[in-house]
Amino acid sequence: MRHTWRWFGPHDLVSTDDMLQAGVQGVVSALHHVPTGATWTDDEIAARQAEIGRMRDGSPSGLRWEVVESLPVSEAIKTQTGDWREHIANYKSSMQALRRAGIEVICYNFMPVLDWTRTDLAWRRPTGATCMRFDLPDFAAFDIHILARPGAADDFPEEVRDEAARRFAAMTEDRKRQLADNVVCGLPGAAERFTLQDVRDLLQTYAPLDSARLRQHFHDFLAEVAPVAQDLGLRLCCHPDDPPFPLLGLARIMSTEADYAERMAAVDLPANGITLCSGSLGARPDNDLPGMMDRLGDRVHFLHLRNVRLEGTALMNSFFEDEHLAGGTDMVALIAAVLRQEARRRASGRDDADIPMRPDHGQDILDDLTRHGQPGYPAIGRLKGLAELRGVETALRHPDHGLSGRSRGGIAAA
Ligand code: DNO
Repeated sequence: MRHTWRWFGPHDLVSTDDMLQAGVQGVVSALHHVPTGATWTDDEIAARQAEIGRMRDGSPSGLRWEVVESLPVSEAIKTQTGDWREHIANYKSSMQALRRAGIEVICYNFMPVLDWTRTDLAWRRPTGATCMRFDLPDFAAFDIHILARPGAADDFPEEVRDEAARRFAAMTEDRKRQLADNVVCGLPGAAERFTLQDVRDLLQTYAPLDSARLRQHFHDFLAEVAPVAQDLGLRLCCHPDDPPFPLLGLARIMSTEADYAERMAAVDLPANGITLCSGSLGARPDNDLPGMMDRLGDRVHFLHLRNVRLEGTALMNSFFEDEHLAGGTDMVALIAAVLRQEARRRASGRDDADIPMRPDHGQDILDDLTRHGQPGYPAIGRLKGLAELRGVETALRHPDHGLSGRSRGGIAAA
C-alpha cells in the first residue's frame, strides 16, 4: 500500500511537517476553494503542488500530490438540471489539467445533497478521546423536528421516532443549532456551507429523482467522463455513501457490493473504479469488506481504512468511529486481501500495484483535543491509525512470520 494523507491546504492546522513525521509517502488534496462545477486551472493545481512540496520553513518536503479527493460532481450533474452539461465539460477539462500535472487518481462521490453525515463531531469516549458519531434518534430529531421534512417520520421505526420526540422536547436552542450544524457539516473543507433552507431547497430539486433516475444520471456521467479518463491514463474512484443507507428521503446508490458491481459494469473500463472506504461501507452490517476487496479489488484505485462500531444489527444503525483496529471490520483480513490484490497486480505487470491508502479519520487524542483541526482529521489520531495499519501490513508481509506464498491464504499472486 502507498501510505497517503489527506491535506486540506495551507489553512489545514496539520502541516506538511506533521505529515512527514507521521511517515507519509504521498498527499491527498483538493482545490476546496474552487466552486463545484468550475474548471480547475493549471495554475491553481501547480500552486497546490508547490504548497505540498515545501515544509513550514520553505525546505523541500519531498512529498507529491498523488490523489485528488475530491473533484466534486455538482448537484446540477447529479440532477441533470441547469448548467449540468457545462459542468461535465468542465469536469473533463479539470481531468486534463490534472493529468498534465502528473496526477493520476481522482476520487469523487455521487451522494445527493450532503457528503458524509454525522450527529456528533466530538463524541467523548471513556478514555477522554473524542470521535465522530451517527446517532439514529438524534438524526431523526433533526430530520423530523428541526428540518421538519414532510414525511420524515415515516422513515424511522416507531421506537426511534418516540425517542427522537423525547430528545427534541428536552433540547435547548443551542443544542438544536449544534445538531443542525453537525449534520450539515458534511463537506469537509469545501467552499459551500449549507443553511437549513439550502438543504430544504436542494431536497426539493431531488423530489422527482428516485433511485432508478439517479442511477441513470450516474451512468450518463460515467459514460461521459470514464472514457476520457481511460484515454488520459487516469483512474477515477467513486467513494461510497456515508452512511450507506437512505437519509432525508434521498436515493442512495453506492452503498453495497451490488451497487459497486452495477456501476462498474455500466461503463466497463479500468478507469471506472472505486474508493473502498471501510468506514463508510462498514456502517452496514451486510457489507463484507475483506470479501469486497477480494471480489472488486481489480478496480480499487484508492483505499480509506477506518473502522466503525455499530450499535445494532438493523440496516440503519447508530454507530461511532472506533479506533482503526477496533470496530466491526476485520482490518487484518482486509489488509491481507489488499496485499493479495497488489501481488496479483505485480505478477501481471500492472504499474498501479501499490494502491494508495490513507488512514481515514482518527479520534482526537492528546494535543488534537486542543488543536481543533478539521472534524475527523486530527494529526495524532490519524498518525496512530496509520502506525497501526502499517504495523499490520509489515507483519503480514514478513518473509518468515507473515503471510507468504507458502502459507495458507498467502498474499502471493497464486
Ligand atoms: C469524509 C470523506 C468524504 C470523501 C468524499 C469523496 O471524511 O471520506 O468526504 O472525501 O465523499 O468524494
